[in-house]
Amino acid sequence: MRDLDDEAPGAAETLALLYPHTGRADVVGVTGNPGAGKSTLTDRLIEAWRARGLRVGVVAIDPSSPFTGGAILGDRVRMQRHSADPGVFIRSLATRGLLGGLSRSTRDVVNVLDAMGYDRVLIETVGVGQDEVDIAHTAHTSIVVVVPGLGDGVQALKAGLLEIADLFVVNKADRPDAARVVRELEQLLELEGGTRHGWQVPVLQTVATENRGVDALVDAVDAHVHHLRAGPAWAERLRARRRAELSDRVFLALRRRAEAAVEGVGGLDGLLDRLMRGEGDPAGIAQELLDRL
Ligand SMILES: Nc1nc2c(ncn2[C@@H]2O[C@H](COP(=O)(O)OP(=O)(O)OP(=O)(O)O)[C@@H](O)[C@H]2O)c(=O)[nH]1
Ligand SMILES: [Mg+2]
Repeated sequence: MRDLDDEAPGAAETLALLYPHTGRADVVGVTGNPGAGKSTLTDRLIEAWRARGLRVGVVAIDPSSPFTGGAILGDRVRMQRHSADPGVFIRSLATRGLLGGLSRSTRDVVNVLDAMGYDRVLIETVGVGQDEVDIAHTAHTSIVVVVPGLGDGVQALKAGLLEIADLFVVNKADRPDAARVVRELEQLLELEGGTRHGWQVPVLQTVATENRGVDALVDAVDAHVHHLRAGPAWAERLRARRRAELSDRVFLALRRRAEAAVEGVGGLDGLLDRLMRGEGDPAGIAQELLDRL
């Protein structure tokens, strides 16, 4: 698995072999502000799914630098209790150093887990970067976790998060104000019509630390998947995911070919020297390279 996100030699072949076996798992995204309780909730979801006899894969996207590793360590320790369970696979992906390859790496890992026969693949992301919102968007079911006490309430929610939510979870419902956040979210959903693909976006409450509301959440995820599978939405989402995979790969391959071509003629500086000598113009030089690809 490590080799795949490092794009080691052989990774492409491995992914090609696995590819026909993908597309079966229910992919669930869990997104929300830092500290909203995503990992605690994930840990509870693993437990609940395992109790239902399902195999669970988890991809946790760590936005943190090694210098603020405390929270991550906490996550690891918490989820570590599942590590002896062969029905659970947990993989962390560091966002650092991936340079835009995050969506690709995540999709690769999801595909591997999917091909390995995990019934549920959960992706935990902090919904701060566009990349991460995109990742959640490629899940079949996106859970957006909100907590009471955000100050300006649901206004503080990133607009992108509202759009992707198939389910809202107000976690830390043991705190005051939870009911108000639920109401605000419901009003917001009502304003925008409240349904997507004919699906009424529910607003659930959980206390992840006490395992409260988790069974209802599992049921709601199941209901959503059932709803998707019963209509055209399932195929549409799979198509959207495949489209992103394809476009990433096609343009990455072309970019690499292009970079090699530029290297082959002495690099960008070599071309620049020609330009500075008055031999041609930028568009003409680009066209010359294109003709050689
Ligand atoms: N009171 C209360 N605390 C909770 C609840 N759920 C989680 N917490 C606590 O909130 C803190 C953050 O929980 P995490 O699960 O690490 O949150 P996270 O969203 O994964 O955080 P990052 O991955 O760092 O963004 C921890 O101290 C949890 O114990 C809850 O329902 N109620
Ligand atoms: Mg976490």
